[in-house]
Amino acid sequence: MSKPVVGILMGSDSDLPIMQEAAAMLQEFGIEYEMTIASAHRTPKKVLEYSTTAERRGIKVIIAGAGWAAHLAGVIASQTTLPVIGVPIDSSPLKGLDALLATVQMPGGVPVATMSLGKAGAKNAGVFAAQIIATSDVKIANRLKVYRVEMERDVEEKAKRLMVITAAPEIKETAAVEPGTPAAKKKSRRRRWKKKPGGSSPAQGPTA
Ligand code: RP5
Repeated sequence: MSKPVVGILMGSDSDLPIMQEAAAMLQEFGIEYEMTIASAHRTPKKVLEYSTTAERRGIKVIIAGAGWAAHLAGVIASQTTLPVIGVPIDSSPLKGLDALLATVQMPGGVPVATMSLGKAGAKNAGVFAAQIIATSDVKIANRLKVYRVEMERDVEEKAKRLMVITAAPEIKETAAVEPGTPAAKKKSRRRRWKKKPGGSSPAQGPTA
């Protein structure tokens, strides 16, 4: 097993269900990572120690997730020139707006690449870390390209499934409706409404 190149930090164990998404992505790309809990407020010495030694230990990117007054990513960024990716976590009564602003609003000169809130943000942090590593690792770059192709394929599959689902009731309805019955008349009224000349929109409703 090679040495970890990505460090995942989180403010509390309560952040773990979110931050696992970042770890899952790194695993998918075959990137070694380490993960620990360190809080900018509760264990500031540990955060300082981690940030100042990470580069020396071979870490290339740091992902930091925190909720509430989320200073973790910013404090780490203040102590290292490694790229720091921040994941604001929606664990507070303000539903993460506090963490988002605390993470994203870094003063000029000390950037934190802030992701979206919660699980999607943690997932994107994993992908973004892989993208940074990929700038000097062709194997990871190729895995990222495959990941994009698979994502595209997934969406197409979903679109096809949706077509089948939305077409099915129409097929059933056509087969079930006998011409001349009340159901058939209702159906034909609905068709007229859809095709009404003059471009009336469905929002205007049927005039028949
Ligand atoms: C932050 O405070 C952590 O990142 C966590 O999101 C939040 C709450 O922590 P716990 O009270 O659940 O430990 O530092």
